[in-house]
Amino acid sequence: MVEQATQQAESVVRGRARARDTTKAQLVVAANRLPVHHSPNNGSDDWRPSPGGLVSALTSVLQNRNGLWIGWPGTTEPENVPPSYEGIRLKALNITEDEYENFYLGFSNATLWPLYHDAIRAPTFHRHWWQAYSQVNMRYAQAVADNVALNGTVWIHDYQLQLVPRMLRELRPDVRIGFFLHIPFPPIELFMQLPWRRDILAGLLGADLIGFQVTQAASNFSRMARRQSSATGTDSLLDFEGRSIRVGAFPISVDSDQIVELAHDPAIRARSAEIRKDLGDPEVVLLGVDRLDYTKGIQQRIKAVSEMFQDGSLKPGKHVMVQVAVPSRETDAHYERERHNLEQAVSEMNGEHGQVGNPVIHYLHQNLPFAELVALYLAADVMIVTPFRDGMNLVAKEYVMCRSDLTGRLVLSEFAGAAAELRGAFMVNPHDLEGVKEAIRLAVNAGPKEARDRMSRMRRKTYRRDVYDWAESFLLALRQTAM
Ligand code: GDG
Repeated sequence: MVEQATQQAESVVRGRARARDTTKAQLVVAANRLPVHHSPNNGSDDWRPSPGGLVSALTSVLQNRNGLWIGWPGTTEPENVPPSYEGIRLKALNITEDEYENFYLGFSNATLWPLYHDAIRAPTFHRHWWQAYSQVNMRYAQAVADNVALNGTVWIHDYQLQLVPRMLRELRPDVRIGFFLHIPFPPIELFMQLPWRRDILAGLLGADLIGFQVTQAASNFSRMARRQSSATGTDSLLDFEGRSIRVGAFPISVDSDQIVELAHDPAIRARSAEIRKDLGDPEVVLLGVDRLDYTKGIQQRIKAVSEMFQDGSLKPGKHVMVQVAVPSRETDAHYERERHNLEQAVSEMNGEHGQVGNPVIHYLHQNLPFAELVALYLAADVMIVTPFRDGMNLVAKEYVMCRSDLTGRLVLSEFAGAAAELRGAFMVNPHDLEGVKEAIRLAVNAGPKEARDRMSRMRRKTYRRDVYDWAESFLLALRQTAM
């Protein structure tokens, strides 16, 4: 009886959906942000594409499939979001000031972000943050359910939306659901701290395919699911409530062709030469580029470089460091403290080792145009990427893609997802200060043959597996899931 009623209800839902199908999207991307952002210009509305390979790759897959992108426009003021961008439809999901505080700054950035990054800072747990998180996730699920075609495909992104897969499945059992987590998935001992761990697991298990950056994260998740839910199976295939769920690693990457092209642009190469000149034509330029985030290990790296100037393994005038720290989450107290401590470390380093007109470290707390970033990558002999934990780290891959001259050296944390692929890097444990110094010393002094061998290994791997390949392989795996 119940079964019959359910079947009837489902057929009504399908019938309705079919009748409306022409306005519905075959493929929907749901993400925290839309692919465009608002930049006020002389009082008029100006929307610009958000930078980055992810937007280009997802736009290209959406363009071919009558696609729709649902996300937050980045402001709590109601704005006139354009209805489409590059041939894909956009749907703004507005959030209130309160939701911004509790869902975004609170649960997403002060509970999940630190918890999923090895609890480098203590995660904060508040019930009202969780309520806001559930509420916003439900709004996303409803918006997707209203806009996806019958038997369509939905790709949900990242830690802000982990409840959406299950909520959406309840509203629209006909659609195929993929979820990709851009940040790490923590080990069991840490995830167990989360008071709502079962809800998050059940939320994710609503998907047909759950993708992570690396196999370690995928196996952390599957082990956790087997332990804290009724899921059974292996690390790559789970059975849950009568459905099969595929779990796997899909390492994200960069737009290799675009970066290679920019790196050969004569204007950018000229700018790169100018940067080296402005730095005083040192023998070796060391570079760090990060969002200013406590997970990125920026202070640790500066401490290592500073001690190297102290012990004479680096020499003012001969060696110079540039650190770009892109402003991020500035209203959070942890980030404010991080910035304060970082700026103090920079000024101490220059105070102790710099000379008039010749600082040993140049620090930029700015969001630079991507072309300027490429010029910096070209100007840098040694790139230092030392996060304590990072889902992937695209900066490392961007640097590698810029260095077709095969002279650049990469110092890379073992705890960045990128370490699984960029085996030609000088690997470090960022908690081991002496180890970081040693790796920087080896990178600075590496001979041309060693540098060439290491860089060509890394380029071969990164070039082929670009961000387009990543998006296509995820969607292919999603199509192959059993329904
Ligand atoms: C999350 C995960 C994962 C940086 N400075 C500027 C600028 N950038 C761009 C870089 C790069 C991006 O920002 C940073 O990406 P990361 O991967 O390094 O780090 P998160 O922001 O933490 O990203 C991470 C990623 O998601 C993707 O899945 O790899 O692990 O934490 O592309 O180029 N871009 C411009 N100006 C800057 O000053 N235009």
